[in-house]
Amino acid sequence: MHFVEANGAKIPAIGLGTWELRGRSCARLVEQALRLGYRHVDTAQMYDNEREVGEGLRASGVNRNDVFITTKVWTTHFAPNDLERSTKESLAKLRLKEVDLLLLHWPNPRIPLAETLGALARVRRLGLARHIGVSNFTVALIEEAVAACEEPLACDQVEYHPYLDQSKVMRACASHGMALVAYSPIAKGRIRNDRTLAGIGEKYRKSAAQVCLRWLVQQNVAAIPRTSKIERLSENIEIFDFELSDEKMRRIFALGSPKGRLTDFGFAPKWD
Ligand code: 1BO
Repeated sequence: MHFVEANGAKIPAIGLGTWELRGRSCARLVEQALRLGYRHVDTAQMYDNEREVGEGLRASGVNRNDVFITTKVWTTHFAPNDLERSTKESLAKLRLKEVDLLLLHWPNPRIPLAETLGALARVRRLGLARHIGVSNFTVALIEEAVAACEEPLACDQVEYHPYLDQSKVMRACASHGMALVAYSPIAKGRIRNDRTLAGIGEKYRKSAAQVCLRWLVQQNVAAIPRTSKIERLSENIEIFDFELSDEKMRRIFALGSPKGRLTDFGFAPKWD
């Protein structure tokens, strides 16, 4: 397994994203992924599947300490006391004493960021989270968060794939020693039919999705592809036996634009 190191955190470069996975199929997928060699699972309070992620972890038989578990606090729980209570609820559902990484799921302009970060840092000091970070933060918000937080932030988890230029956020993360963790790394499946990536993959006998994930990890980005298909699990993790040249990396970068975003909501910040 390859790792992305960031402010003391060692994040396995490929993890299983669980957004929109629910119930038994979520637990089964987590169990199977861990049996296949995954060591990183990403969930969130808002996904309503923390219980099943915990079940899958226990069913896999893999030692808890060998698995990197991320969860996220939803924005309505950002007032300091709420954040701590909500983290304890997540841990109770997961049946864990601590998570490896706890993120603020989206920015919430209605609650002062410094107060929320104070609570997040405290949760870390209480031992409920080994590392803390943010998600869906823009460059300006990263700068504000880093300045206000008493504990180091390990990452910003954002949408990132070849169709979305995230160079500004990448630079901001790097300048603070933070990792960028990519959600929707294969652009919600659209990459599977991409001719450029499929063409690049032919030489290595890799699929377009594998080339895409390789492109991400070669930038020192951690990626959390979600799949509901057990057969895709192995495909998404078999990306460590080939390397893309600088020229191929550049060809993939050329597909990106600031307009390639697939996940947006009315409550989202003004993107970079
Ligand atoms: C609203 C959920 C976005 C990805 O975590």
